Amino acid sequence: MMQLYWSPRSRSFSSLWLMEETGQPYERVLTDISTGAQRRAEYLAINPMGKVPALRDGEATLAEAAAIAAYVAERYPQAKLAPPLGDPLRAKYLYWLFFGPGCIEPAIVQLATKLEMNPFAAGWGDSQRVIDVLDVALEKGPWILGDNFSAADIIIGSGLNFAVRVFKMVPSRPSFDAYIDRCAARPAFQRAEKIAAG
Ligand SMILES: N[C@@H](CCC(=O)N[C@@H](CS)C(=O)NCC(=O)O)C(=O)O
Repeated sequence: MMQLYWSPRSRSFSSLWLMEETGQPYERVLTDISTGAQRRAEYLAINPMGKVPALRDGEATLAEAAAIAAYVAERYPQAKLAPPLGDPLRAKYLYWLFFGPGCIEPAIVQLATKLEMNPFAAGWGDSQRVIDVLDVALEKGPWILGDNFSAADIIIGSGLNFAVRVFKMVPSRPSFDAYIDRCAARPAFQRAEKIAAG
């Protein structure tokens, strides 16, 4: 059984939601970051960054929420969280999965900190560009790939939910509101929310 290392009210929400979407049993290993549990030697052996979430699957261990999403989607293909190899939709799936940590995360941090970066050199350009690209991509819906819900929605939906709704770091847009509502209506999201509340 996979073991998910998580902490309440943290980025591990996306991995909780992910595991709940699979319908597979998993063990939750509470790694409370408010107590410094993420800095213990046994946890650093799993994630040397000392951050949650992390996942153990037998001898395999990994961290980084989007990598965990990609890994779990592949391990449980029956959950249909990723377009299969050879499906043209897989290109956009990978694009959005990487867009989460590569562009959305730094854009949110930039909005929260007001840190100025050269948009030509910064990999995410600038926060306004990221928000505009996301707005257009989510306009039609229901999901980032259109009709197919995927692990990319778990990464992007979790990020937007925290940035727009929970912490109000990013001003909302109608497309964001409707998308977050659709994510939040999923039973797996709701189960994850209960767990993440601690
Ligand atoms: N890039 C990581 C970020 C994980 C992260 O920043 N986790 C925070 C909680 S939201 C954490 O563990 N902070 C504790 C610490 O840095 O000591 C991911 O996407 O999984």
